[in-house]
Amino acid sequence: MNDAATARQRFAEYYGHAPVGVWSAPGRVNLIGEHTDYNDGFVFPFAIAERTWVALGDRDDRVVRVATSFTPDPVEVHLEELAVERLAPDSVSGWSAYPLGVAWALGRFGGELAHARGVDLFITSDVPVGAGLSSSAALESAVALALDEHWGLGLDRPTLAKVGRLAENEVVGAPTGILDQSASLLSEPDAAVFLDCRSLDAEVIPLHLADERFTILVIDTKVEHAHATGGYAARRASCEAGARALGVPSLRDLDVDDLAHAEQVLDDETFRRVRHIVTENRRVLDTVRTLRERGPGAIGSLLDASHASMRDDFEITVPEIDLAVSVAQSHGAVGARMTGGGFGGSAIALVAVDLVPAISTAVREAFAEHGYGEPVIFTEQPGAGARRDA
Ligand code: GAF
Repeated sequence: MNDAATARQRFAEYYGHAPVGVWSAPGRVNLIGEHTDYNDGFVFPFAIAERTWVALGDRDDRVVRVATSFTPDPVEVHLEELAVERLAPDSVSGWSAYPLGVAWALGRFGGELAHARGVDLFITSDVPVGAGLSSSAALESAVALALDEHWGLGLDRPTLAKVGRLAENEVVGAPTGILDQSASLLSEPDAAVFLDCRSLDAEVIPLHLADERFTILVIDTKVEHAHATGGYAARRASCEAGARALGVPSLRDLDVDDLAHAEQVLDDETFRRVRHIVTENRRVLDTVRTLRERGPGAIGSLLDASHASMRDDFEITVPEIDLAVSVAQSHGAVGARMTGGGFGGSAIALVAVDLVPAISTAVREAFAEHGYGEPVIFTEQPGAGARRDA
Protein backbone atom coordinates (compact mmCIF):
# COMPACT_ATOMS: atom_id res chain seq x y z
CA MET A 1 0.00 0.00 0.00
CA ASN A 2 1.44 3.37 -1.00
CA ASP A 3 0.34 6.74 0.28
CA ALA A 4 1.80 10.12 1.18
CA ALA A 5 2.95 8.92 4.60
CA THR A 6 4.77 5.98 3.04
CA ALA A 7 6.49 8.24 0.52
CA ARG A 8 7.55 10.56 3.35
CA GLN A 9 8.87 7.65 5.39
CA ARG A 10 10.72 6.05 2.47
CA PHE A 11 12.29 9.40 1.65
CA ALA A 12 13.53 9.83 5.23
CA GLU A 13 14.93 6.28 5.35
CA TYR A 14 16.68 6.72 2.03
CA TYR A 15 18.12 10.24 2.35
CA GLY A 16 18.41 10.48 6.14
CA HIS A 17 16.47 13.73 6.43
CA ALA A 18 12.79 14.71 6.21
CA PRO A 19 11.16 15.88 2.95
CA VAL A 20 9.61 19.34 2.79
CA GLY A 21 6.49 18.03 1.04
CA VAL A 22 4.75 15.19 -0.78
CA TRP A 23 2.84 15.58 -4.04
CA SER A 24 0.89 12.95 -5.99
CA ALA A 25 -0.78 12.45 -9.35
CA PRO A 26 -3.06 9.68 -10.68
CA GLY A 27 -3.03 7.40 -13.69
CA ARG A 28 -6.07 7.64 -15.97
CA VAL A 29 -8.75 5.75 -17.80
CA ASN A 30 -9.78 7.32 -21.08
CA LEU A 31 -13.54 6.86 -21.27
CA ILE A 32 -13.56 7.67 -25.00
CA GLY A 33 -11.50 9.58 -27.61
CA GLU A 34 -8.50 7.47 -28.56
CA HIS A 35 -5.60 8.80 -30.68
CA THR A 36 -7.61 11.97 -31.21
CA ASP A 37 -5.33 14.08 -28.97
CA TYR A 38 -2.43 14.47 -31.42
CA ASN A 39 -4.98 15.17 -34.16
CA ASP A 40 -6.16 18.32 -32.31
CA GLY A 41 -9.40 16.51 -31.42
CA PHE A 42 -11.47 15.67 -28.34
CA VAL A 43 -10.84 13.32 -25.41
CA PHE A 44 -12.82 12.42 -22.28
CA PRO A 45 -10.63 10.79 -19.59
CA PHE A 46 -10.84 10.53 -15.80
CA ALA A 47 -8.33 9.94 -13.00
CA ILE A 48 -8.08 6.49 -11.41
CA ALA A 49 -7.50 5.76 -7.73
CA GLU A 50 -3.94 4.53 -8.25
CA ARG A 51 -1.36 7.31 -7.88
CA THR A 52 2.34 8.15 -7.98
CA TRP A 53 3.81 10.05 -5.00
CA VAL A 54 6.84 12.29 -5.02
CA ALA A 55 8.45 13.26 -1.72
CA LEU A 56 10.74 16.26 -2.18
CA GLY A 57 13.56 17.49 0.03
CA ASP A 58 15.58 20.68 -0.15
CA ARG A 59 19.32 20.84 -0.86
CA ASP A 60 21.74 23.75 -0.63
CA ASP A 61 23.67 22.87 -3.79
CA ARG A 62 22.51 22.47 -7.43
CA VAL A 63 22.28 18.69 -7.55
CA VAL A 64 19.02 16.84 -8.38
CA ARG A 65 18.88 13.30 -6.97
CA VAL A 66 16.05 10.91 -7.78
CA ALA A 67 15.39 7.52 -6.20
CA THR A 68 12.38 5.21 -6.40
CA SER A 69 10.94 2.23 -4.61
CA PHE A 70 10.83 0.29 -7.91
CA THR A 71 14.45 0.54 -9.08
CA PRO A 72 17.65 -0.03 -7.13
CA ASP A 73 19.74 2.73 -8.65
CA PRO A 74 19.34 6.41 -7.79
CA VAL A 75 20.18 9.01 -10.42
CA GLU A 76 22.08 12.21 -9.82
CA VAL A 77 22.26 15.17 -12.19
CA HIS A 78 23.58 18.70 -11.86
CA LEU A 79 21.03 21.42 -12.62
CA GLU A 80 23.45 22.94 -15.13
CA GLU A 81 22.91 19.85 -17.26
CA LEU A 82 19.15 20.44 -17.21
CA ALA A 83 19.20 24.18 -17.88
CA VAL A 84 20.02 23.69 -21.56
CA GLU A 85 18.03 24.09 -24.73
CA ARG A 86 18.41 20.47 -25.78
CA LEU A 87 19.26 17.59 -23.47
CA ALA A 88 22.07 15.41 -24.77
CA PRO A 89 20.37 12.10 -25.69
CA ASP A 90 22.53 10.07 -23.31
CA SER A 91 22.40 12.42 -20.32
CA VAL A 92 19.31 10.66 -18.91
CA SER A 93 18.04 7.18 -19.64
CA GLY A 94 15.53 4.55 -18.54
CA TRP A 95 13.01 5.57 -15.87
CA SER A 96 14.99 8.69 -14.96
CA ALA A 97 14.04 10.20 -18.34
CA TYR A 98 10.58 10.89 -16.86
CA PRO A 99 11.45 12.92 -13.74
CA LEU A 100 14.61 14.51 -15.15
CA GLY A 101 12.89 15.14 -18.47
CA VAL A 102 10.22 17.06 -16.56
CA ALA A 103 12.86 19.13 -14.71
CA TRP A 104 14.42 20.00 -18.08
CA ALA A 105 11.03 20.72 -19.72
CA LEU A 106 10.06 23.14 -16.92
CA GLY A 107 13.00 25.23 -18.07
CA ARG A 108 11.74 25.14 -21.66
CA PHE A 109 8.37 26.55 -20.49
CA GLY A 110 9.88 29.57 -18.81
CA GLY A 111 10.79 28.03 -15.48
CA GLU A 112 13.94 29.82 -14.30
CA LEU A 113 16.33 26.98 -13.50
CA ALA A 114 19.48 29.11 -13.57
CA HIS A 115 19.20 29.98 -9.87
CA ALA A 116 17.10 27.08 -8.58
CA ARG A 117 18.47 25.01 -5.73
CA GLY A 118 18.89 21.26 -6.04
CA VAL A 119 16.37 18.76 -4.68
CA ASP A 120 16.16 15.18 -3.50
CA LEU A 121 13.17 13.25 -4.85
CA PHE A 122 11.83 9.88 -3.77
CA ILE A 123 9.10 8.28 -5.87
CA THR A 124 6.59 5.57 -4.97
CA SER A 125 3.69 4.41 -7.12
CA ASP A 126 0.86 1.95 -7.34
CA VAL A 127 -0.18 2.80 -10.92
CA PRO A 128 0.25 -0.45 -12.88
CA VAL A 129 3.01 -0.16 -15.49
CA GLY A 130 2.24 -1.24 -19.07
CA ALA A 131 -1.50 -1.53 -18.40
CA GLY A 132 -2.49 1.41 -20.63
CA LEU A 133 -3.41 3.43 -17.51
CA SER A 134 -0.65 5.99 -17.94
CA SER A 135 1.85 5.35 -15.21
CA SER A 136 4.17 7.63 -17.17
CA ALA A 137 1.85 10.66 -17.00
CA ALA A 138 1.26 10.04 -13.29
CA LEU A 139 5.00 10.25 -12.72
CA GLU A 140 5.50 13.28 -14.97
CA SER A 141 2.56 15.16 -13.47
CA ALA A 142 3.52 14.50 -9.85
CA VAL A 143 7.10 15.65 -10.49
CA ALA A 144 5.95 18.67 -12.50
CA LEU A 145 3.58 19.83 -9.76
CA ALA A 146 6.15 19.25 -7.02
CA LEU A 147 9.01 21.09 -8.76
CA ASP A 148 6.77 23.93 -9.97
CA GLU A 149 5.57 24.62 -6.44
CA HIS A 150 8.90 24.07 -4.74
CA TRP A 151 10.80 26.27 -7.17
CA GLY A 152 8.00 28.87 -7.20
CA LEU A 153 7.69 28.77 -11.00
CA GLY A 154 3.97 29.59 -11.05
CA LEU A 155 3.05 27.55 -14.16
CA ASP A 156 -0.64 26.68 -14.45
CA ARG A 157 -1.88 23.13 -14.84
CA PRO A 158 -2.47 23.19 -18.62
CA THR A 159 1.14 24.36 -18.96
CA LEU A 160 2.35 21.62 -16.61
CA ALA A 161 0.54 19.12 -18.88
CA LYS A 162 2.56 20.51 -21.81
CA VAL A 163 5.71 20.17 -19.72
CA GLY A 164 4.97 16.45 -19.21
CA ARG A 165 4.25 15.97 -22.89
CA LEU A 166 7.48 17.70 -23.91
CA ALA A 167 9.45 15.48 -21.53
CA GLU A 168 7.79 12.41 -23.00
CA ASN A 169 8.27 13.51 -26.63
CA GLU A 170 11.81 14.88 -26.42
CA VAL A 171 13.46 13.01 -23.56
CA VAL A 172 11.64 9.67 -23.27
CA GLY A 173 11.20 9.61 -27.07
CA ALA A 174 7.51 8.66 -27.30
CA PRO A 175 5.50 10.77 -29.81
CA THR A 176 2.42 10.98 -27.59
CA GLY A 177 -0.23 13.70 -27.23
CA ILE A 178 -1.59 15.75 -24.32
CA LEU A 179 -4.35 13.37 -23.15
CA ASP A 180 -2.67 11.60 -20.26
CA GLN A 181 -1.00 14.54 -18.54
CA SER A 182 -4.20 16.60 -18.85
CA ALA A 183 -6.22 13.79 -17.27
CA SER A 184 -3.74 13.45 -14.42
CA LEU A 185 -3.54 17.19 -13.71
CA LEU A 186 -7.11 18.36 -14.38
CA SER A 187 -9.34 15.53 -13.10
CA GLU A 188 -11.77 15.87 -10.21
CA PRO A 189 -13.61 13.13 -8.27
CA ASP A 190 -16.74 11.61 -9.85
CA ALA A 191 -16.14 13.47 -13.11
CA ALA A 192 -14.32 13.21 -16.44
CA VAL A 193 -12.37 15.91 -18.29
CA PHE A 194 -13.81 16.93 -21.65
CA LEU A 195 -10.74 18.37 -23.34
CA ASP A 196 -10.44 20.11 -26.68
CA CYS A 197 -6.86 19.23 -27.56
CA ARG A 198 -6.59 22.15 -29.99
CA SER A 199 -7.66 25.02 -27.73
CA LEU A 200 -6.88 23.09 -24.52
CA ASP A 201 -10.25 24.27 -23.18
CA ALA A 202 -11.21 21.75 -20.52
CA GLU A 203 -14.55 21.16 -18.87
CA VAL A 204 -14.96 18.85 -15.88
CA ILE A 205 -18.23 16.96 -16.36
CA PRO A 206 -19.88 14.90 -13.57
CA LEU A 207 -20.32 11.25 -14.51
CA HIS A 208 -22.80 10.24 -11.77
CA LEU A 209 -21.58 6.64 -11.97
CA ALA A 210 -21.94 5.81 -8.27
CA ASP A 211 -25.32 7.63 -8.02
CA GLU A 212 -26.69 5.34 -10.72
CA ARG A 213 -25.01 2.20 -9.34
CA PHE A 214 -22.56 1.92 -12.24
CA THR A 215 -18.83 1.33 -12.10
CA ILE A 216 -15.97 1.00 -14.56
CA LEU A 217 -14.53 -2.48 -14.75
CA VAL A 218 -10.89 -2.45 -15.87
CA ILE A 219 -9.57 -5.62 -17.47
CA ASP A 220 -5.78 -5.47 -17.63
CA THR A 221 -4.85 -8.14 -20.16
CA LYS A 222 -1.18 -8.01 -19.10
CA VAL A 223 -0.28 -7.84 -22.79
CA GLU A 224 2.54 -5.32 -22.87
CA HIS A 225 2.51 -2.21 -24.99
CA ALA A 226 5.34 0.20 -25.70
CA HIS A 227 4.64 3.62 -27.14
CA ALA A 228 8.20 4.58 -27.96
CA THR A 229 8.34 2.11 -30.80
CA GLY A 230 6.31 0.76 -33.64
CA GLY A 231 2.59 0.99 -33.98
CA TYR A 232 1.83 4.19 -32.10
CA ALA A 233 4.27 6.26 -34.16
CA ALA A 234 3.05 4.58 -37.36
CA ARG A 235 -0.56 5.53 -36.57
CA ARG A 236 0.47 9.11 -35.89
CA ALA A 237 2.36 9.23 -39.20
CA SER A 238 -0.70 7.87 -41.08
CA CYS A 239 -2.91 10.55 -39.55
CA GLU A 240 -0.46 13.28 -40.53
CA ALA A 241 -0.18 11.87 -44.06
CA GLY A 242 -3.99 11.76 -44.32
CA ALA A 243 -4.34 15.37 -43.20
CA ARG A 244 -1.66 16.48 -45.69
CA ALA A 245 -3.27 14.61 -48.57
CA LEU A 246 -6.65 16.15 -47.74
CA GLY A 247 -5.21 19.65 -47.37
CA VAL A 248 -6.25 20.27 -43.75
CA PRO A 249 -4.04 21.35 -40.81
CA SER A 250 -5.16 18.30 -38.84
CA LEU A 251 -7.84 15.61 -38.93
CA ARG A 252 -9.82 17.67 -36.42
CA ASP A 253 -10.74 19.85 -39.36
CA LEU A 254 -12.72 17.07 -41.03
CA ASP A 255 -16.29 16.04 -40.28
CA VAL A 256 -18.13 12.81 -41.00
CA ASP A 257 -19.53 14.45 -44.17
CA ASP A 258 -15.99 14.74 -45.56
CA LEU A 259 -15.36 10.99 -45.45
CA ALA A 260 -16.83 10.21 -48.89
CA HIS A 261 -14.31 12.55 -50.51
CA ALA A 262 -11.51 11.19 -48.30
CA GLU A 263 -12.26 7.66 -49.46
CA GLN A 264 -11.76 8.71 -53.09
CA VAL A 265 -8.47 10.49 -52.43
CA LEU A 266 -6.71 8.18 -49.95
CA ASP A 267 -5.42 4.62 -50.10
CA ASP A 268 -7.56 2.15 -48.15
CA GLU A 269 -5.36 1.93 -45.06
CA THR A 270 -4.89 5.70 -44.67
CA PHE A 271 -8.62 6.19 -45.24
CA ARG A 272 -9.49 3.79 -42.43
CA ARG A 273 -7.05 5.55 -40.07
CA VAL A 274 -8.65 8.88 -40.97
CA ARG A 275 -12.16 7.47 -40.56
CA HIS A 276 -11.34 6.30 -37.03
CA ILE A 277 -10.21 9.77 -35.98
CA VAL A 278 -13.10 11.61 -37.62
CA THR A 279 -15.76 9.28 -36.23
CA GLU A 280 -14.06 9.08 -32.81
CA ASN A 281 -14.15 12.86 -32.46
CA ARG A 282 -17.87 12.73 -33.25
CA ARG A 283 -18.36 9.94 -30.67
CA VAL A 284 -16.66 12.00 -27.93
CA LEU A 285 -19.01 14.91 -28.62
CA ASP A 286 -22.00 12.55 -28.71
CA THR A 287 -20.90 10.89 -25.45
CA VAL A 288 -20.70 14.22 -23.63
CA ARG A 289 -24.09 15.29 -24.97
CA THR A 290 -25.74 11.93 -24.22
CA LEU A 291 -24.30 11.87 -20.73
CA ARG A 292 -25.72 15.30 -20.02
CA GLU A 293 -29.13 14.54 -21.48
CA ARG A 294 -29.67 10.91 -20.47
CA GLY A 295 -26.96 9.85 -18.00
CA PRO A 296 -24.22 7.20 -18.14
CA GLY A 297 -26.59 4.31 -18.85
CA ALA A 298 -27.15 5.73 -22.35
CA ILE A 299 -23.54 5.95 -23.62
CA GLY A 300 -22.92 2.22 -24.10
CA SER A 301 -23.38 2.04 -27.87
CA LEU A 302 -20.85 4.87 -28.30
CA LEU A 303 -18.25 2.96 -26.27
CA ASP A 304 -18.93 -0.18 -28.31
CA ALA A 305 -18.66 1.71 -31.60
CA SER A 306 -15.38 3.24 -30.46
CA HIS A 307 -13.97 -0.20 -29.84
CA ALA A 308 -15.07 -1.50 -33.23
CA SER A 309 -13.42 1.49 -34.88
CA MET A 310 -10.13 0.90 -33.02
CA ARG A 311 -10.26 -2.77 -33.93
CA ASP A 312 -11.26 -2.55 -37.59
CA ASP A 313 -10.16 0.90 -38.81
CA PHE A 314 -7.26 1.95 -36.59
CA GLU A 315 -6.12 -1.65 -35.96
CA ILE A 316 -4.64 -1.04 -32.53
CA THR A 317 -6.35 -3.78 -30.53
CA VAL A 318 -5.04 -7.29 -29.82
CA PRO A 319 -7.03 -10.56 -29.55
CA GLU A 320 -6.97 -10.55 -25.73
CA ILE A 321 -8.48 -7.04 -25.64
CA ASP A 322 -11.13 -7.91 -28.25
CA LEU A 323 -12.09 -10.97 -26.22
CA ALA A 324 -12.37 -9.00 -22.97
CA VAL A 325 -14.59 -6.44 -24.70
CA SER A 326 -16.88 -8.95 -26.41
CA VAL A 327 -17.33 -11.07 -23.26
CA ALA A 328 -18.15 -7.99 -21.19
CA GLN A 329 -20.63 -6.84 -23.85
CA SER A 330 -22.34 -10.23 -24.10
CA HIS A 331 -22.63 -10.56 -20.31
CA GLY A 332 -24.54 -7.35 -19.75
CA ALA A 333 -22.05 -4.45 -19.78
CA VAL A 334 -23.62 -1.15 -20.83
CA GLY A 335 -20.65 -0.73 -23.18
CA ALA A 336 -17.00 -1.75 -23.45
CA ARG A 337 -13.85 -0.69 -25.27
CA MET A 338 -10.10 -0.69 -25.16
CA THR A 339 -8.62 2.29 -23.32
CA GLY A 340 -5.27 3.97 -24.03
CA GLY A 341 -2.78 3.79 -26.84
CA GLY A 342 -3.37 0.17 -27.77
CA PHE A 343 -1.36 -2.89 -28.81
CA GLY A 344 -2.13 -4.42 -25.40
CA GLY A 345 -2.99 -2.86 -22.06
CA SER A 346 -6.52 -2.68 -20.67
CA ALA A 347 -10.14 -2.85 -21.73
CA ILE A 348 -12.83 -1.01 -19.78
CA ALA A 349 -16.48 -1.89 -19.39
CA LEU A 350 -19.23 0.34 -18.03
CA VAL A 351 -21.24 -2.04 -15.86
CA ALA A 352 -23.99 -2.08 -13.25
CA VAL A 353 -22.32 -2.68 -9.86
CA ASP A 354 -24.33 -5.88 -9.35
CA LEU A 355 -22.91 -7.43 -12.52
CA VAL A 356 -19.23 -7.02 -11.59
CA PRO A 357 -18.74 -10.57 -10.22
CA ALA A 358 -20.52 -12.30 -13.13
CA ILE A 359 -18.72 -10.33 -15.85
CA SER A 360 -15.34 -10.76 -14.14
CA THR A 361 -15.83 -14.52 -13.90
CA ALA A 362 -16.96 -14.76 -17.51
CA VAL A 363 -13.87 -12.85 -18.72
CA ARG A 364 -11.53 -15.01 -16.63
CA GLU A 365 -13.14 -18.20 -17.95
CA ALA A 366 -12.97 -17.02 -21.54
CA PHE A 367 -9.27 -16.14 -21.16
CA ALA A 368 -8.56 -19.59 -19.72
CA GLU A 369 -10.48 -21.28 -22.57
CA HIS A 370 -8.41 -19.37 -25.13
CA GLY A 371 -5.16 -20.22 -23.35
CA TYR A 372 -4.49 -16.52 -22.60
CA GLY A 373 -2.67 -15.43 -19.43
CA GLU A 374 -4.88 -14.52 -16.49
CA PRO A 375 -6.11 -10.91 -16.67
CA VAL A 376 -6.11 -8.58 -13.67
CA ILE A 377 -9.64 -7.23 -13.15
CA PHE A 378 -10.63 -4.39 -10.85
CA THR A 379 -13.15 -1.55 -10.62
CA GLU A 380 -12.54 2.19 -10.76
CA GLN A 381 -14.56 5.26 -9.84
CA PRO A 382 -13.29 8.61 -11.15
CA GLY A 383 -10.84 10.04 -8.61
CA ALA A 384 -8.92 13.20 -7.77
CA GLY A 385 -6.30 14.83 -9.97
CA ALA A 386 -2.75 15.81 -9.01
CA ARG A 387 -2.35 17.56 -5.66
CA ARG A 388 -0.05 18.35 -2.77
CA ASP A 389 -0.68 15.74 -0.07
CA ALA A 390 1.58 16.85 2.75
C1 GAF B 1 -1.29 7.14 -25.20
C2 GAF B 1 -0.72 8.51 -25.45
F1 GAF B 1 0.19 8.83 -24.49
C3 GAF B 1 -1.81 9.57 -25.48
O1 GAF B 1 -1.26 10.81 -25.83
C4 GAF B 1 -2.93 9.18 -26.45
O2 GAF B 1 -2.55 9.37 -27.78
C5 GAF B 1 -3.37 7.73 -26.21
O3 GAF B 1 -2.27 6.85 -26.18
C6 GAF B 1 -4.34 7.26 -27.24
O4 GAF B 1 -5.55 7.96 -27.14
O5 GAF B 1 -1.84 7.04 -23.92
